[in-house]
Amino acid sequence: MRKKIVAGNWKMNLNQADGQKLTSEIVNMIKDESIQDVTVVLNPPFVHLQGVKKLLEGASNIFLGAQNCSDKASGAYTGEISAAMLASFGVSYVIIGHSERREYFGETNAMLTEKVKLALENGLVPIFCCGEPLEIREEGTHEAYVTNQLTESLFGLSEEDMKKIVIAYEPIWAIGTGKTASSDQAQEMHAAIRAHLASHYGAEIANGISILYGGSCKPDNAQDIFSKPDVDGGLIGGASLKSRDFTDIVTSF
Ligand code: 3PY
Repeated sequence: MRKKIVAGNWKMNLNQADGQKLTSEIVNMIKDESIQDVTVVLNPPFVHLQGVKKLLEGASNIFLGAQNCSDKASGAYTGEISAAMLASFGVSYVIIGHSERREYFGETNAMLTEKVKLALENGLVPIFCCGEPLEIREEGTHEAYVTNQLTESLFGLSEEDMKKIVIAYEPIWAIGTGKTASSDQAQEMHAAIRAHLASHYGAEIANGISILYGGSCKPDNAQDIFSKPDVDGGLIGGASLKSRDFTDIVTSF
């Protein structure tokens, strides 16, 4: 059985009080809902980590995540945050290679390999993001584009390490645009990603890896998307900033 995961990506939003309020509301709502076997992850900005961690004490199925980590282990890299620091603050998951990091901060497949390695070495679960821009989708080469991202960043990993990875497929044309991939488009890419993982690591490992969908996932489309056989949950942007919407997505399986 693959893990079902819903991870909220707050991006660069919310001041301290609003982050605390959102977290408390989510903790309380999730306590009241029956979420069975769903793992929930909150990925606030770095400055919120300690405060959110405190509020998550006692919420056994809600985990702390970060949105990024450095591709360097430590040292004179002003402004960077290392995977080891995140681990020491009780972080369990880290988003790596979100399209906004790739596009606005020049993160390459090679840099992401380093980030994934450091995350794993420090006991963090990488949520590795992949996805194609609109022009690639329109050209019809999206499958090759996405599988190449996986090959270049992940296929140096050992089988043991690969088993620890979570993948998030986020078509860039569906991020922050209000457009969502149809559930069939999501399933098609998730199946292609899983087949690509199987071609290198074998079916058993590929079948154990959770693949999340991201890109304008909302309460009104989550159930349809999550019903697809290769979709194991979601990486949620805007809707993770509203406690009711986020909780409704968590209960959409
Ligand atoms: C979105 O849904 O907008 C995201 O980018 C989630 O990471």
